Amino acid sequence: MNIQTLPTRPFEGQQPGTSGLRKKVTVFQQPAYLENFVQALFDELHGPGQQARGQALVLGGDGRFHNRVAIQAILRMAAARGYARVLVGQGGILSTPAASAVIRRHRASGGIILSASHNPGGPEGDFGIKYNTANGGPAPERLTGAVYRRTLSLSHYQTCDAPDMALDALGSQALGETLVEVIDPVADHAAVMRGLFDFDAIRGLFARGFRLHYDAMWAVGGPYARAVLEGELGAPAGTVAHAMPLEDFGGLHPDPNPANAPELVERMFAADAPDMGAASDGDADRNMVLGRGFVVSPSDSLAVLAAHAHRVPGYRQGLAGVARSMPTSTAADRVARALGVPCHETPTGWKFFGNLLDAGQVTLCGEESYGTGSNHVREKDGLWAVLFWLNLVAVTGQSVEQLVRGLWREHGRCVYSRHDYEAIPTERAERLMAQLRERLPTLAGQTIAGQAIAWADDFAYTDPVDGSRSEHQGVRVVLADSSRVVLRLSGTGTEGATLRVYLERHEPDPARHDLPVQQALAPLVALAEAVARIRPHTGMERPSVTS
Ligand code: G16
Repeated sequence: MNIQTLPTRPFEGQQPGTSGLRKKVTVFQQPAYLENFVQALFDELHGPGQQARGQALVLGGDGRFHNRVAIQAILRMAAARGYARVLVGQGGILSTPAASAVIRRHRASGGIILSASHNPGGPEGDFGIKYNTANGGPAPERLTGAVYRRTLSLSHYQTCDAPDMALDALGSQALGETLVEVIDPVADHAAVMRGLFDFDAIRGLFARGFRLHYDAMWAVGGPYARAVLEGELGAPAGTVAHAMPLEDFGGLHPDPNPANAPELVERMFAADAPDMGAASDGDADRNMVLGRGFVVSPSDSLAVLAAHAHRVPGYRQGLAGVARSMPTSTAADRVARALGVPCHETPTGWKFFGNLLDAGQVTLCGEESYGTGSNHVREKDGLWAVLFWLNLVAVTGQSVEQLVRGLWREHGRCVYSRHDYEAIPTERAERLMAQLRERLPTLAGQTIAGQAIAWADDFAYTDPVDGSRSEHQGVRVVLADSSRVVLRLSGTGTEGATLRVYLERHEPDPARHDLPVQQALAPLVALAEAVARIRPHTGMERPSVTS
C-alpha cells in the first residue's frame, strides 16, 4: 500500500449545519470534495501530520446513492492515517443510532456516518457526512467549527492507492496496517434494545394478535426493524413494509411525518386499520407513531414516554431528568414537573443533549422534528421509540390513543403545529430574521394582532456542563398564558432557506381537546404574520408544509 498525497482546495460552504455537512450528491461528486472534509476532520482529531495509531473508527451510512463510493474513499484515507481498525457495517450500512451503539460498545474513538437523514436520495438527491465522538454522539460545535475553518486552508489530502475493499461479507481484511472489520450492522443495536425493553411482554402482545404496521420508507431502518420485530418478537412477516434500503428511497422523501407518509396515514385511518402504525426516516433516527385513526405528535410522544418510563425495565429506576429542544412543545415540562425532575430546554440539534446525557443529568430527550431517544446511545432512535410504545401498550393494556388522551387529561393538551416555508431565497429569509431581531426589544408589552405579548427574545443557551454558549437559536414571542410563536431558519435544507414557524397553545379544558388544531392556533398564525411579515418577505401566501 502506497501513501499518496493528492491536491485539494477550499470548497465553498463546507460549514456543517444542524447535523453535519449536507449537500447535493453532485456537490459531493466533485473531485476531492469529500476528501477535503475528511482530511480536515482527521487533522482536527489527530493534529496535522499526526497518525491515529491504536484507534478504532466506525464507518457506515444509510445506504443512499454514493454511500459505497464514499466509504471506499474514507477507508483509504483512514488506512493512510494509520487507524488500527475500521469497523464497517456490512454493505456499508449503519443506521445513525446503530453507529452510536457500535461506537460505544466497541470503545471506538469515533465514527463517520454517511447520511443526509430524511432528505431525498438518488443521483439528484442529497448526501451527507457527520462525525460522532467516542461517547457515540454528534460532534460538538467547537469541533465542527474547527473542522470547517480547516477546510478553508487545506491544499493536500492523504490517501493510499489500494483497491476497493469487499464490504458484503462479514469478516476482517487488512488494508495496509489497518484492519477493516465488516460487522453485522444490526447485532449491537439489537442487543441494546434487548437490555432495555420487556421483550416477553411485547412477544405476548403480538401473540395475542396485536397488529403493527411499520413503514421503513425504503430506508435503512428496514433491516433493524425486521430483525427485532419480525425476527425476535414474533410480529407477522410483512409487519415491516418498504423494508429494503434503496439507494433513492424509491424516489420518495424518507421523512416520517403525515405529509411524507400519506400511505401509512391512510392505512391507519382505514376501517380495518392495525392497532399501531410507525415509520422511521432515511437513517432511522427519527420516528412517527400512530394509533388507530390517531397521529401522535412528537412532543406528546416524548411526554407520554417520560410519564410512563418507570413501567419499562431499562428506566425502572426513574428519570434523572428530561430534555427537549426549545421549539418542542412544553408537554414534557409539565410531566417532568409532576415527576419532580428537571426539564432542560436546549437549542435544536441532538448534539446539545450530549453533555446532559453524559453527565447523567437527563435520561430521556426529544424534539418536535420526530426525534426521541435516551441515554442508551447518543442519537435519537426510531426503533427504540417504537419498542418503547409497544412495551407501554403491552404492560398498560391501553391503546396508543388512550395513552395520549391520558396525558392530555392529566396535564392539559399542548396544541401544537409547525408551519414550514421551504426553498426561500436565502437573502430574503435572512432579511426576515434580521428585521424580526431588530424589532424584538420593542415587542414586550405590545398588543399585536389582538395578542398581548408578555415577552420576546432570541433564544441563547449556556451548556450547564461545559459552559459553552450558543446564541441566535430562534426567536420566541410569548403571551401571558404561555402560548408562543417560535421562528427559526432550518439548518438541514440544501435548497435555499426554510423558515420554520412553531405554534403552541396550552388547552386545559378537555371539552376543547378535539377542536381542529389549525383553528385553535389561528390567532397565533396571525401574530406570526404581523410580527415577522412572512408573506411580503417570502412572497409565499401560505406555508409549503403544515404539520
Ligand atoms: C437534525 C438534527 C435534529 C434536529 C433537526 C432539525 O435532524 O439531528 O436534532 O432537530 O436536524 O432540523 P432543522 O434545522 O431543519 O429544523 P436529522 O434527522 O436531519 O439529522
